[in-house]
Amino acid sequence: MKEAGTMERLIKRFKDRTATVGVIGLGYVGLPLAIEFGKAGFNVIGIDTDEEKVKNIHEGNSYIPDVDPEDINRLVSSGQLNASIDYSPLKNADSVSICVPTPLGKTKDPDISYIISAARKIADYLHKGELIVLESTTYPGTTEEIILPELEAKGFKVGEDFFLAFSPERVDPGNKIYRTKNTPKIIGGITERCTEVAKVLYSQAIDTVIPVSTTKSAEMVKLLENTFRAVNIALVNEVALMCDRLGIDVWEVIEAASTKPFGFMPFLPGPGLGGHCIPVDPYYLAWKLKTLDYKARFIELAGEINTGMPFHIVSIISDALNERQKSVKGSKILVLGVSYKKDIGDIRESPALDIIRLLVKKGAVISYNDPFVPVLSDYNDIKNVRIEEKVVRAADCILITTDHAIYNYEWIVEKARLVIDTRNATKGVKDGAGKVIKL
Ligand code: SAJ
Repeated sequence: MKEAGTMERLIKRFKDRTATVGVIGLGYVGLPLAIEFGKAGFNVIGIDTDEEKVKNIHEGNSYIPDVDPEDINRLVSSGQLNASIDYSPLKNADSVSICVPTPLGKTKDPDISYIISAARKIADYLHKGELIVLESTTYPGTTEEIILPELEAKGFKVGEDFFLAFSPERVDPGNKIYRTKNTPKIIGGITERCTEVAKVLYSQAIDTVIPVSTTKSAEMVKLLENTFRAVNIALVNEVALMCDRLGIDVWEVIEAASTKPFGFMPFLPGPGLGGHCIPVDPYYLAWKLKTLDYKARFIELAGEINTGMPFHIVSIISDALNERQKSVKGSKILVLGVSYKKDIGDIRESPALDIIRLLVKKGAVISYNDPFVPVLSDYNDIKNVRIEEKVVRAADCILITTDHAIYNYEWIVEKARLVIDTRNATKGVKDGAGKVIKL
């Protein structure tokens, strides 16, 4: 009988769980993925350059709200999950999933330095019969043009000696329904055999795995998903600007449009676009197309509108204070919610921070409250204050930038002098005195 080849041996190790799975980058994508591979029965090597993360994992602490510390504890105590800051354990890995950040540089150009660094370190330990999967969101072509050469430089042949694929992460932080295991996973390999090998591994831990023809296609799927969101959020933000000029309640319009049972999908206007994905990912696509002499006009326009929203909110505040014979300068403004979206504590790219920066520049006296964000490291003099009656009454303006469910909006409107609501959080709250001004 013909001896099983490299591919067959690797697939067998995935199916009988004797494979060791590596995950590089133990953040909001990598840690949940490592846990799912562990729960599926694999030995998992987690690698992160942040010693704090590694220490927390060994101590069974979860620094990712969506990850249960109990899961970490169980896998670490059973010896199934090991975290390390160096890459040497990869010499025993049968697969490595790369979940490192892909930020933008200062000039909105992609910064794939974390991907390159991970690829080089993986290449140092690359051996026959290994699967490498890139999960970090990036421009179409990264896997093929950047990672593949690093690996083939070691003399191995892709699709024969090792297997390389792209599989976009689809983590929605705070989503209680869709988690890593039950969110369908797209996978595209450099070769068909690469796609097949990656599909077998991920199918052991994730309920639905969907193959596509190439790594570039898989990279583009993710960028379509996030560009779709950025452009549609920009559209409703522009509709909000239009309704403002038309004297129409944009929230009522969107709510009514949402009754259309087909052909419409509601997005909501807001103070701007936050998070580490939606404001960032579309620019990876725009940058790549620029190198191909194509201008991604929707992405550029959406960026303009979304980044313009904080300025619009500040003009609403300034007009509202002006109506009350007050200037922004010297006004006490209490900001409710500073994270980039409700009921989570992540402040990356949060529009609330842009608005605070603009108001501080105008001389406003800012305080904030956010139960999920204990301190604002960039603003030591801006304190996280308790929401007490005297604090609310003393504020010249209460600004709702993040509509955390925990707030009692009825009580806030009752006690406040002026409320600027950028999230329709006060929907249905009685406002007899005309204190609430909505986006
Ligand atoms: N936002 C609006 N209006 C909307 C929806 C969102 O202003 O109608 C704002 C939010 O307040 C937030 C930003 O846009 O500041 C991004 O919101 P988001 O809901 O897209 O949340 P993210 O960035 O945490 O997660 C998204 C995922 N979210 C959803 O699919 C609901 C998903 O697009 C990606 O899996 C994920 O980014 C990612 O990691 O790419």
